[in-house]
Amino acid sequence: MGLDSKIDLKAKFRGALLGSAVGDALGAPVEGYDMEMVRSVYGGEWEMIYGRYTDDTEMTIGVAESLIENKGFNGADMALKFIQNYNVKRGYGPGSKEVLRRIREGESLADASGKLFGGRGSYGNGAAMRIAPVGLFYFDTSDMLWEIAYKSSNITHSHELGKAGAALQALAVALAVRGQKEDMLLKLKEVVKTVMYTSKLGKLKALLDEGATKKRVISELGNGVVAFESVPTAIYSFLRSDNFKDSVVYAISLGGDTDTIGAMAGAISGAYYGEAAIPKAWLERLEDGEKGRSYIKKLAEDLCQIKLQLLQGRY
Ligand code: RVK
Ligand code: MG
Ligand code: MG
Repeated sequence: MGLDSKIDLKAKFRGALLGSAVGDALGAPVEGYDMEMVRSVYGGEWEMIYGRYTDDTEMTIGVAESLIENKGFNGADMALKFIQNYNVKRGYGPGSKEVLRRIREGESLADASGKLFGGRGSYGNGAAMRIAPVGLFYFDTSDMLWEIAYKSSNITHSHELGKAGAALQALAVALAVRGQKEDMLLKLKEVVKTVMYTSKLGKLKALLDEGATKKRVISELGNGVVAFESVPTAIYSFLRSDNFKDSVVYAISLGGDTDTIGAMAGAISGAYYGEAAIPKAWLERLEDGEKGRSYIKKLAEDLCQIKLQLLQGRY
């Protein structure tokens, strides 16, 4: 795919990474709450409460840092970035926590994630929640995107459903960069191979067509911590909305894994609408200390810069 000069790539890269962090921080105070409890916290205002992000953003930062430093994917370095950035207070999933400990203690990268969950590997959404930089960096090449999404996921999530969910989320981000909202579902369906995701995408289309209630969306698509109960829900949140704020508010309003579904909807919506569409009040409240808002913005710019240079054949 050639680069459409009308696309403001930098605004989209910034939109995706900042949008993901904003969704994470907005969803974090209500993670695990049901729909009614979320409503009682946010009312109709949807003001950012703390602006503190969680593991979703911390790991997304690691993915972006590694892609930038290596001008592409390097699994050993990406794992190292996860370990260097790891802050237990950001609230990691039990599986990811254990894999990172195993790698830190010297277990081989190839083996560590496969040992989880009785040797079946994790299908949690921890690989999908951090995948946005892969979707951005490989936005113009679906084959590479799919391959790198799988490889980067495998560091912590070796179960097919964990990796396929992350690849689906990465492709949704890439299609959003390309401005392909109308045919997003069609494009996703073309590449999905697992029955679980084919079936979820079918349900997603039916729910969009019928203008489903939140209760039905939760029962059909899910709002949980596993990839197949959250990635389709994030994509649905994006597709049913026509602006960044509605998409992220909807994702979080469903309750459940709110920080993660909020982050994934925020990444897709930010990639589609660009940084300017993110409510200023949310961005201003997003933490801005070490590796905060300004740093995330810079990562998005660096990632974009390298991508542009690669497209121009400069490396
Ligand atoms: C705390 C059975 C499995 C499974 C398998 C279930 C942060 C487990 C983020 C597991 C995200 C959970 C979240 C999450 C990201 C996965 N058999 N059950 N094969 N594979 N599960 O532990 O990084 O919030 O219940 O690998 O994917 O904000 O604990 O962690 O919400 O999915 O954690 O999978 O979690 P993990 P993760
Ligand atoms: Mg989290
Ligand atoms: Mg979460």
